Amino acid sequence: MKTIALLPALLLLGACSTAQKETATTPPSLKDAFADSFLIGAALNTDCTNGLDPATDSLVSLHFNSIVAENCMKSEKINPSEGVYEWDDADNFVNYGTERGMKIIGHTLLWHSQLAPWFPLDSAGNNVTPDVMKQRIANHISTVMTRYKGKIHGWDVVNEAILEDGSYRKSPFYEILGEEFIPFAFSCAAAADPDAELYLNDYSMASPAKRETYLKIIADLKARGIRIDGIGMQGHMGMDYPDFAEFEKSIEEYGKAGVGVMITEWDMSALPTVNQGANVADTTAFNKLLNPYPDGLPEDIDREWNERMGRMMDMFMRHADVITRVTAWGTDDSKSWKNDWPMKGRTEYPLLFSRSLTPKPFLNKYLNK
Ligand code: 9MR
Repeated sequence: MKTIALLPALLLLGACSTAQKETATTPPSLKDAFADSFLIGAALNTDCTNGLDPATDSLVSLHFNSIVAENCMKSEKINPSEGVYEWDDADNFVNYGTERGMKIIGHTLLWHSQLAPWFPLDSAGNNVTPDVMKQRIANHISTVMTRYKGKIHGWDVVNEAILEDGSYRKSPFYEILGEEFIPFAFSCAAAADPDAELYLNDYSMASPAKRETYLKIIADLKARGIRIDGIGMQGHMGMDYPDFAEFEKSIEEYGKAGVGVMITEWDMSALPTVNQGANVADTTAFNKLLNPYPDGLPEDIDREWNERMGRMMDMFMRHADVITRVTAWGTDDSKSWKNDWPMKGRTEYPLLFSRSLTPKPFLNKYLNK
């Protein structure tokens, strides 16, 4: 009798533990949580894509459906001397994403920083002529894009071309070709791979002056029939920037301009903002200022950081009609460039996953919905 009466309860227990096991083996993922809204991406370093970091590989494979190359496609890496291309790391990156069915983002074709030193100079060390610069840009874009044609979802064609006051950055591209370097680069890119999306990408996108210039550039490209598919709003943030309302206005204005909007390079420093020129005479005070939380974030700062990130994510969700992708600039906190910026050796907490590879609390409401 007793045995029979217990049977349903035991069956129920059995069912529970099977369900628990299933939940334990298939934890909720970011890519499922945001599937109806936008792609969710991460920047990867070569340890992961060269097979040297299985823990990050598992995290990335579970949570992300888009990846971007943190460094290996920049010109100084991929095209270090004229006519010389180093493909190994970039090939591994592209194969990694292809094998996992991810949307792969190429970063970046033209950028003043990490620009291969030979690119703008002649043999005497002077800037090349406009014709030679055009030839070099055309060759670089066509060679790199052709190699990955059909495999790359979108390219950051031009990175960080405009300053916060809305003027053009005086990069070698600008110095040699003037404003025309942007339309020229987009024309080359469109010719090289008609199916890859083409983007402008920049930081400080909450700046109204910068926004105005980018809106003009987008309108100009469109008026001239030159394809531009999206604008990448880099999301390098801190506890006191950006201005959320201005950031949101930029999302709205770019959306109205008829291009896709991507939140790229998302991370939020949890440390006090320090400018690079900070000069504190006393070493202990200096360390305390620059690296205040080497052993973990205080609870109140952690809470505030999560609250700010949550507000941002809610903003992105409000604009999911124009936002096509949200990409974090790294995977877990230990992998962030911000640990070394503005100087080496800071312990930072800017990414979506902690050093123990757990999702940050602000993501729970999406993961457990
Ligand atoms: O995260 C990248 C870091 O590893 C490199 O040392 C650095 C070199 O400038 O570039 C970092 O990524 C940058 C990105 O390519 C463009 N926007 C700013 C990013 C952070 O500096």
